[in-house]
Amino acid sequence: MKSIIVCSCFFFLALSSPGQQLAMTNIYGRHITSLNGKWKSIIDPFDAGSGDWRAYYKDRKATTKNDFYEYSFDDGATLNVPGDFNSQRPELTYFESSVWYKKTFTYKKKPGKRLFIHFGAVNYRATIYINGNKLGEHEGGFTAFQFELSDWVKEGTNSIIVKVNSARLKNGIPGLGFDWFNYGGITRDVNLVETNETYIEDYSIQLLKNNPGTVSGYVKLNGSKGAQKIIISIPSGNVSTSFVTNENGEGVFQFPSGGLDRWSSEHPITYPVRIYCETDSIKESIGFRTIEVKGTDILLNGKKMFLRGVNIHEELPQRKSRAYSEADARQLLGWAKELGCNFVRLVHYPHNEHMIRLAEKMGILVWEELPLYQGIEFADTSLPLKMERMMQEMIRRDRNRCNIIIWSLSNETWPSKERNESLAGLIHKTRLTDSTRLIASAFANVRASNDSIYIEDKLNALLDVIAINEYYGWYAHWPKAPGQLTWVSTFNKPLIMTEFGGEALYNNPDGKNNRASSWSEIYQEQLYKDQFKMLTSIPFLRGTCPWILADFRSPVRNQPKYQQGWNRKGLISDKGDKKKAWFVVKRYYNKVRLSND
Ligand code: GCB
Repeated sequence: MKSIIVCSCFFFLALSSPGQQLAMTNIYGRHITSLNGKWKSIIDPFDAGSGDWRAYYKDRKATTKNDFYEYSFDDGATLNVPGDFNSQRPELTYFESSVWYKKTFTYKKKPGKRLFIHFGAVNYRATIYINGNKLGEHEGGFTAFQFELSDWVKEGTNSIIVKVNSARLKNGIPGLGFDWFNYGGITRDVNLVETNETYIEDYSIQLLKNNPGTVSGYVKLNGSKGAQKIIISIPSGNVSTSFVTNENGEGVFQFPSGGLDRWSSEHPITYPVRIYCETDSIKESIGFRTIEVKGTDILLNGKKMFLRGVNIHEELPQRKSRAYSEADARQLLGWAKELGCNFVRLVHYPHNEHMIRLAEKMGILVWEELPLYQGIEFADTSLPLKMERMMQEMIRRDRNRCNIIIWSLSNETWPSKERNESLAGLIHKTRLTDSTRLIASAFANVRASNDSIYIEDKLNALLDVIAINEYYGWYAHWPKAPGQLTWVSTFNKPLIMTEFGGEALYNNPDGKNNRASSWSEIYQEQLYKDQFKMLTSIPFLRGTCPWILADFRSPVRNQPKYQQGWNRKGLISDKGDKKKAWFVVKRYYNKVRLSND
């Protein structure tokens, strides 16, 4: 089967991002050389190494009798990359300033080849230098970025220096305050990528929304030979198409999906897809599914579904560090599967790519979220561009992952003129960038009156699903007995209860009391039973995400006996033990599965 349909809508390409080029998609499908491993480091608590005088990036060595430099990469300790720096050395535990990293590599120049350096993520601000020259900067701790090295790399040994600054910023994303340990450092994979002069930079290949009969998308080339013939082929599905890109290297396509099976939780099938142009080719496994909302229902491949979810932070509690590898993802997602989940809410920032890709293989649907969290400075004039940039970086990396069904733009923001305008603008731009997925934002501002709880935030009118975080039984008293509460929404949209829960210290010897202040497992267990009593009575509820899979570190949780720097709302303890509440959730999900699937 073969067809060529080139539609004229270039809206997704026209939305060019401010500043630097977005990173190429599908980094693991490229010709890469890993720069992971030991990097030399200098700790710079006063952020003093950037100025001309010290200039750590010049990596100078004393040559004459009178020379000396008050820094050196050679005599200091090394740090592992990928990996946060806070967990690697005791003096960095609560460090929030600059650390300089250095790595050397050898390179043999090849005619017609381009070279890039790609970072999976650096938290929070990164300044990148090669051989003493500044390549550029990146802000944002959870999205990928790249710089081209072609004009800077030399034959033989080259040196990359990265200054990482993890200080919280009033106008950062997230801002100054948040309830998690925001590990700094080069937290994800670093790769050198070699490409041809014109290479396939980005593509989107998925089923057309509401039309499973059509595969649709675009290809974007980068390089001097923009106009090229492109072939997209899915050999095992017996499907292919070809079309021509324009002078800018941009082209769109649609072709019949033929006999391609649908990806689903029960049947997580993906197909090897190959994209060829005259100067490059790339392959990737891609799955095909539709996701839509009809009234208060969420439909995957046209079939109503209930999202049996759980919230997950990108942290390995037993190791007390950021999760970054496929093995880490396997542990976190393995727990979610064991709990009976078909869905995970990855909070409160885009997680690493291994997590998303493994979830896709395991048949787990994903909610991916931007770190626009609580006290964000919506009034700051630099915010709109930063938000948009981060949204584009998130979608650029993951738009070909069929298990991502929801882009979440924010968590627990409160209505104000600035917030309403900023988020409305971001929702609009997100839809232009990817019109095929659902868009959500989690809110905590419901109003309880008499027996009823009202969902009123007007931004819900612009979103596809309503997402509410509520903490009855913990931060808020039950306004009525759980079974007697009525939830009222005027939005005629599905509701996902994206957070609910309370704290308990696992196996707490003081925890025999059924009261919150004793951090008791019995209290947490009862809270979950009460929650499910209330939740099951909401007619438009289409998903639940207990807060949270595992205890997680948080510098604002300082109850000395029970918390000790940990948020104890996990269903699993920091050592990996299952609390009593785990079994309440597991039983509920088992029941939901039997009545839904
Ligand atoms: C929330 C936040 C989450 C916190 C949680 C808590 O509403 O969305 O980031 O960690 O409550 O434990 O208070």
